[in-house]
Amino acid sequence: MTTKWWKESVVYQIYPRSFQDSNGDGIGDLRGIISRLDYLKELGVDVVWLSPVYKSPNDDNGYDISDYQDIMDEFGTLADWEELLAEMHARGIRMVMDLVVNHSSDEHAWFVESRKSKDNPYRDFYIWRPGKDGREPNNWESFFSGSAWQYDEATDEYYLHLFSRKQPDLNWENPALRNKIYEMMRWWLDKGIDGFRMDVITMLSKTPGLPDAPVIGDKPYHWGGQYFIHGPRLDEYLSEMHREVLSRGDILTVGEAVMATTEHAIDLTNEETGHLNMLFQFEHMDLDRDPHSMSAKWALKRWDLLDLKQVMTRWQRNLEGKGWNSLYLSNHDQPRSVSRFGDDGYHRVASAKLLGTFLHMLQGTPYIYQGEEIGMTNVRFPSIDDYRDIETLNMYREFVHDRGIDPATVMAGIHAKSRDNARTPVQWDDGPNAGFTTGKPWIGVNANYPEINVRAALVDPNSVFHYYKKLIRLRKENPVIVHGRYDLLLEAHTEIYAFTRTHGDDRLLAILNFTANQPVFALPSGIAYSGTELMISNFEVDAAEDIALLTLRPYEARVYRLT
Ligand code: ISL
Ligand code: CA
Repeated sequence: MTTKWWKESVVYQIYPRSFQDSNGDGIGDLRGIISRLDYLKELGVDVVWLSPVYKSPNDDNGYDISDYQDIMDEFGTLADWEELLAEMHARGIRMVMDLVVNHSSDEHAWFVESRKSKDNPYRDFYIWRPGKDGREPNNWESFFSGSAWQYDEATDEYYLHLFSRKQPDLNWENPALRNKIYEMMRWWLDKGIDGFRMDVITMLSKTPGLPDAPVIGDKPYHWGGQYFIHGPRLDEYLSEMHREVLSRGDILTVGEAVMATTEHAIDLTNEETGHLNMLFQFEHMDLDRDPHSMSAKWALKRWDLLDLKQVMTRWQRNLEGKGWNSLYLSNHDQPRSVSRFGDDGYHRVASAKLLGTFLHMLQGTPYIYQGEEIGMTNVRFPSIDDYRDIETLNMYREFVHDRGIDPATVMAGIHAKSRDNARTPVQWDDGPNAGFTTGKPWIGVNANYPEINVRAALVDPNSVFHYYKKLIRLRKENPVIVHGRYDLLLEAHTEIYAFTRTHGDDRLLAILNFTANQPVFALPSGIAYSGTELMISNFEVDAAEDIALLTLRPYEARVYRLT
């Protein structure tokens, strides 16, 4: 076990477009973030991860970058950004920037050049191929529906785009491109940032020849992940990036790693030989979908507590002493955690606290997504016209118009899974537009803001906010929460998730009821203790109660120190 600031930190993710508007145009911005820094200080987080703020035509809300070294007009200026960084540092909060280098925008100067001619010096910054028999070079499906290739008339070739057609994939095989990226990363580090969250970083290396994906079903395009995730040269690229950039500073690096296994994570995050500090793995995000196809994200399946235990336990155990976990239950791509894994109706407050306890009591670095700390919920907009996310809109068009699926079925999928669930504005108070903007918000505010908002949470000592604040404080006071070994208890229990954390002589016991029922917790006989000290709980608890046998209330969470 080694001590590192990024292990002991709690990270808070800001999706700037939806955080706070400062000038009434309905779009969150940098000055809006500056105005809310005291709130983050009050919560106690150590690091902010900023989703992309670079110049962008916003086809995918900033994940399509047209200039890596400037700020999006809607968000402000580089001077505003400098001020934001200084104001964060003045409060002891570090800043992690989003690094999106699998692709750029098609409006990036490199791509504008690249598409001009086959002998343009920037041609090989992107992945161009001639068509095959009058069709795309291969059968890969884009993450955002349709083919992953776009035909370009100017040179009669296709370019690869794993995401939208306005997000052409960069060609990492080209050393000139790689050097440009490293230069850009060093430029940001020189400005004083504290790390990078690396967008789809495990997709940089594509299998040579770009083979066709296996054909499943009668769709025109198919999931080619095996040919671009953890590709043959990924390790080489990341090792080079580490040497050229990352090793120069004491920074936090977290790689977004769709389909990663614990073996990948051990390789990539090993403290001596790895290139990154931690990964965002997706196994727990995939528990309520069909794992065999991409579009099956929309095919709803109820998640199961035994699966959640199995997945999280494997990540906790396998990385123990070898790598480092990141911990998250939501982000800007996922539905709200309380709606997905808890109960966003009657038990909203209790279940949001239960999920917070779970997140913060595991081994790893916790990531809180904006609004999670007040228990914000999914949204149910009535019409597809209320949605803004390109993934959702493209999927709707394909499912309803091309495949003829019943719109009501498709809307049910959107209500459960759309990324816009996470992108409605942060609910600051019960005033107009929840205090997010004085203008017309770019996406609707969740109708429950009069009840669920920051102002109400701050004045209520029993709010989710104050509970999160306590969880964050406990981590700082108790090294066992950061470093302790995790051991699962009651493996087969279908309602209670219980585990211990052990660090030297220090031992914690977490008891989590993931249901609205009242199951009985019986302490396994192997756990010896002479006394208990209650560290946190989401209900009133008689501190003298014997933990050998407990009847739990709906979504009850308790953490004890065993003495
Ligand atoms: O959001 C997803 C499923 O609905 C994921 O498949 C997501 O597309 C994947 O995790 C990659 O996400 C990242 O890269 C995308 C961007 O749209 C996401 O917002 C970003 O987090 C392309 O840059
Ligand atoms: Ca604004």
